[in-house]
Order: sequence, then C-alpha cells, then structure tokens
Amino acid sequence: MNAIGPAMAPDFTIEQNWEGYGEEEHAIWRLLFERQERLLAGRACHEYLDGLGALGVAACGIPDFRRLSEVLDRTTGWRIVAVPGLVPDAVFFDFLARRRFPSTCFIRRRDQLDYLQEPDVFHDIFGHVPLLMNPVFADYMQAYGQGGLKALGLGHLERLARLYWYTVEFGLIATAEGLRIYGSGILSSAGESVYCLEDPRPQRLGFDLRRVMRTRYHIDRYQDTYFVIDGFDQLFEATRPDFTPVYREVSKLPDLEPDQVIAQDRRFCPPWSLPNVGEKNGPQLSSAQV
Ligand code: HBI
Ligand code: FE
Repeated sequence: MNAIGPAMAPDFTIEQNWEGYGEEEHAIWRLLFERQERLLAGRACHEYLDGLGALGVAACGIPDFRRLSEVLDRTTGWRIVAVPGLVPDAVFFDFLARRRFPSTCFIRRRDQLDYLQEPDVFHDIFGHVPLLMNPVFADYMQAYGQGGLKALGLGHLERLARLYWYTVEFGLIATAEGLRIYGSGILSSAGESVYCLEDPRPQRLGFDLRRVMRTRYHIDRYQDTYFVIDGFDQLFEATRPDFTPVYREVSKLPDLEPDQVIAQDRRFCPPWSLPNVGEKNGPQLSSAQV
C-alpha cells in the first residue's frame, strides 16, 4: 500500500493483501454470507450451489484469492486476479478471454449491506466465482471475453454488454423444480434474490439472443425483466456463432425498454412449471410496432 492506495501493476492488477483485512471486514462477509446462504437454498440453481460447496468459500470470512485460484484452476483452469474496482472494458474482456476473473478486494460497509452500485468482493467472489467451477459456464465466460474484444472493434459493445447483464449478472434458469437464479447480481443481493422469483411485478421471458441485445436495463434498481435460459448448454450454443451478422440485424431494429413486452416473447408465469406462450396480460405491442 502507498498513500494513494494499493500499488497497481500496468495490467490493472493489485495484491489482495488478505492479511490486511480487519475483523470488521470479515464480520461483514459473514453477515452477507449467512444471509445469502439461507435465502439461496431452493432459489439458486444447483450448479451454483455445487460450485459454492466445492470451492470451499465459507462463512468464516473474506476468502484468500490464492487459495480459491488453486481450487478453480484445478477444476476449470480459471484464476482470480485482484483489481482496484471497475477496469476498462478492453482490460476486463482480456482477463476473461485468458480465464482470469478480475475481482475487487474491498467489502461494503455495514450501512451498505443491502445495496451497493459498484461491485465489491462479496459480489465478485460470492456472486461470480462459484459458477466458474462449472465447465460449461466457465467456457461461456471465456467466449464472452473473446466476443467482447471483437465487439469493441466492431462498435457494438452496448449490445454485448446487455447480453452480459441479462445472463451473467441477472439470469434465471428453468429447471424441473421451477425457475432458479444463476445471475451474480441477484445471487449477491438479498432483496433481489426474493424479488426476481416471487414478486409479481417483473416479467420473466424466455431467453432469445436478439431480444436480449435490444433490451435496455437499469443499473440502479431491481430489474423489470429477467431472461430465462433452459440450461447452460443453450446459452453456450446461442452465443457460439460469430455475432457480426447478429449485430447488423439487431442494429436495424429499435431498442426495447426494460419493461417492454413484444409479441414473440415467451412469458414464464408462476408457479414456474412451463412457459406460457403468447400470454396476453401486461403491456403488449403488436409485432408491427416493434
Ligand atoms: N470491471 N472489475 C470489473 N468488473 C466488471 O464486472 C466489469 C469491469 N469493467 C467493465 C465491465 N464489467 C462491463 O462494462 C462489461 O461487461 C461490458
Ligand atoms: Fe458482476
């Protein structure tokens, strides 16, 4: 550490300095961890819960990235690198493309337990890292990083960022038992992990790549729309092709508001057993309008 903060290397990485965390910081981790562990039983997908268990991320305190990286590396070849906060898009994508997950080190304060706009170590580690233990999801994240570098070059970053937002950060997955959470932004939020599944207000729509790329999102409140995948294979397959023609197609269509519904949408309605195709309630637009 220097007077300004942790010394940053040219690649934006820093030292986690695990030994430097104080008791209060570990106590905040424990509070957040225990609360989410309780809430996520029956709400998070089993791939996430399995990953959390296998990683050995525990309630006891903020994990040491060196230990987590060893377990991750052995399982899927990913490692965690410490960064001071949001890093530039190109740097972020480059890390993912090389199977490095950039994580912040600081933890939110006690008066921010329920809401923090920027990522902290609880969001980055508890929210993102367990799914990187899953081989299919691990490959999806790497492909996303490679796609990001390409999207930057093509000037379509915004569309790719929407895909990340509505999958990696706020995605739901349909299982035989019902809808489950896999998005990290939800997994690290007590309020949203209940809201996304149980509140009648947000809509849950079947995942469609072009639809997602057209949909704006809010960064400062719970989502109006969640997109539901059938499995990680679907996500990986949908994003395998080159996006160049997809971007071209999507850029001819208007963007959609976060709460908008269009005729093609497959809506999931409680109790989440089956998608309800062409459901009529809610603001529906004819396909001519969109
Ligand atoms: N940096 N540390 C960090 N974490 C992120 O999630 C992140 C970032 N930089 C850019 C970024 N995300 C997004 O803007 C991209 O997904 C588009
Ligand atoms: Fe995140």
